[in-house]
Parts: sequence; structure tokens; C-alpha cells
Amino acid sequence: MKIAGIELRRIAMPLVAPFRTSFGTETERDVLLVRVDAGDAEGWGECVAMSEPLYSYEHVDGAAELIRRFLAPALAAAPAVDAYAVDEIFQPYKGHPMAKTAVEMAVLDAQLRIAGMSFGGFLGAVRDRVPAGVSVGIMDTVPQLLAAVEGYLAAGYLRIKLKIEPGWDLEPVRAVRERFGPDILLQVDANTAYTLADARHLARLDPYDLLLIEQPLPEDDLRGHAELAKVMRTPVCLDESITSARAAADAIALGACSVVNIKPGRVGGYLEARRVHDVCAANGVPVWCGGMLETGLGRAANVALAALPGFVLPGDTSASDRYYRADITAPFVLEDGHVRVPTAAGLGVEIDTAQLADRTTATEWIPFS
Ligand code: NPQ
Ligand code: MG
Repeated sequence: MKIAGIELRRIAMPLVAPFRTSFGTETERDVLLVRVDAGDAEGWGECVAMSEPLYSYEHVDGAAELIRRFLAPALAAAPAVDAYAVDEIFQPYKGHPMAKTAVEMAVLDAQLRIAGMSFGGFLGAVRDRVPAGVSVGIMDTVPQLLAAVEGYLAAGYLRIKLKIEPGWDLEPVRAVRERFGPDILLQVDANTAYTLADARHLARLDPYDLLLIEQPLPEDDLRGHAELAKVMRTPVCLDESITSARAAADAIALGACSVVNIKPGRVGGYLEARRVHDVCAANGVPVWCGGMLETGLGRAANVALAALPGFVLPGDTSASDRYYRADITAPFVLEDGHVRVPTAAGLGVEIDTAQLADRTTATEWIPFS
């Protein structure tokens, strides 16, 4: 495939409600989109970096600069590319998995549209719909949280994830369990907000029968997670720490996690995400698909990934209206608590050009010759 150039497009997506985590409160998603022009087809990629480096070290301006300054010129110098070639071309450049993923995703979308194959077909999807979970932000009060959870359960969500931080952990979990009973699938996500010194406190979550606790300790603290796993009955799941298939293999070998959250942007692409899935499957470690408040583009790709056989837990693959009143593609909706895997070529979703134009804050064309 020969690429004529790539467009970087910044869009501002207001959230339906503020989303608070242990690292901050978001009211608007600042998204970098990548469009590759491959002549016969175009392809779209979504960068999941945030405006500020609060989830991981990447941020949107940095990702745009990396693409503009290094990734696009490297691609332009190649005679022809597909997604596998893109990964090899990007390999010398250290880090920046979210920037690389956005470009890889756009190239893969274009390539699959030309081949008439869907993302799910390419990745190895074995389901036509995937169970949907929802991530519920930190609230000011427990009654507010209970009202939010009640709404999501009424909408059909099959699993609830509560964001936690020191001072907002045992109480909200106890209240949600007490109110909604032992049968709901419930888990928590700390986004690195604790240290190993909190191990005994975190073990007090054990009586609430959580599916897992996600990333309680810092990203680079694999040993700490392994120690924590010895003193908690609740399974430890890693998100931020799993930066590659090798990191997943290491974490599993060290006993640092017994469940893995897979986010393509965090591991450098959909091809690497599939390798993380394969490593976990080979080790009997259940995985689920994380979320980064994606638009319909990133959501389409994630839903396809989540249809692979090793994704045995509901993911943060929520319906579009969990985050956005109006999306830039047709919205993903809940059907019986599930989201449908697109079957059309490439991402299998089309851009709503009027919505996209409305949301756009900047565009930049990078010609390849
Ligand atoms: C997680 N996502 O699993 C992340 C973190 C997260 C759905 O809980 C703006 C952009 C706000 C990305 C908030 C979910 C965000 C964001 C949270 C990612 O850890
Ligand atoms: Mg997480």
C-alpha cells in the first residue's frame, strides 16, 4: 500500500458528565485523530493519549509532535507499507505507544478496507457481540454513586467497575455490594493510587467478592504487586504496568497479576495487543479490553479485539452514550448488555462528517512526497 500523506486532526469531545479518577477530573476529551490517504482507501486511527500526562507519560501534543517529526517521515521513506511494516519502521523510536498505535490503526484500517476484511476478521474474533462493562468515576457522595450505578445496571451493563483512591474505597464498595447484592459483577480500579504500605488496608476489600483490583500500585512496581497478591484474596489485575507482550509475560511469571487489562494504545498497537492476548491465553490468564474514552473509531477497533477468545471478562467497552451525547460515528449501543462487533471492512464504522467538522479544533496535512 502506498500512502499519499497523513492528516492529523484534533477534536474536542464534551463528556456527558465529568469523569473523576485518582489522577484527575475530565470534562472534555481532547482527541488526536490520524487519517491516512492510501489512494484507493483512507484509514482512521485514534490516539488515546490525554491532554496531560496523568494516566501515563504520553500527552496529545507530544504524540502529535512524535508523528509529525519522526513517525510520518519514517513511513514516507518506505516504498510501501502495511500494519506489520509500520510496526517495524516505528521500532527504533523508543516508547510513545499511543502515538504509534494511532498510526498503525489508521494504516490497518486502510489496508483492511482495500482487502474487504473487518478488524475482527483480521484479529481473530470469535464472537459477534461482546459483553459490556462500565467504569464509574469517583463521586462526591455515596448516594450519588449508588444512583449512577443503578442507572448503569438499569441500562443493562453486565459489570461495574468503581474507580477508587485512598479515602474512596471500602465505603463505596461496601455500599454498592449492600445495595445491589452479591450477584453483580463488581471490580475496582485505583490507577496506581496506593503503595505496598496499604496492603493490609486493601485486603479489607476481600470480603466484597470483587472480580479483581486493577493497578493498585505504581506502573513500575511489579514486585510490589506480587507481594500484594500474596496478602489479598482479591485477584490483582494490571493495566498501566502492561506495556508490551514481554511485560505481560514478566508480570505473569513474577506473580504480579492473575488478570490482564489490554489496551492497544498502551502496548503500541493492535498487533501487539493481540500478542498480549496470546501470551495471557497460553498462561491461562484471563484478559479483558480496557477503555480510554474512545470515540466510535477507537471503540470499533476495541470491540473487535474484545471478540477474541481469551477475552473472558466483560471489558470497559461501553456504549458510546456512556461518554458522548453525539459521537463522530454511528453510536455503539447496548443490546442485552452487549455491544455488536462491526462486520464491514476495516473498522466497519463510517465518519459522520458533519459531527467531525463541528468537533474539529485543528487539522494538519503531512504530505509524503
Ligand atoms: C483505566 N479508563 O482503565 C482508564 C483510565 C482513564 C474507562 O476507566 C480521559 C482520557 C479520561 C482517558 C480517565 C477507564 C480518562 C482516560 C480514565 C483514561 O484506567
Ligand atoms: Mg485502569
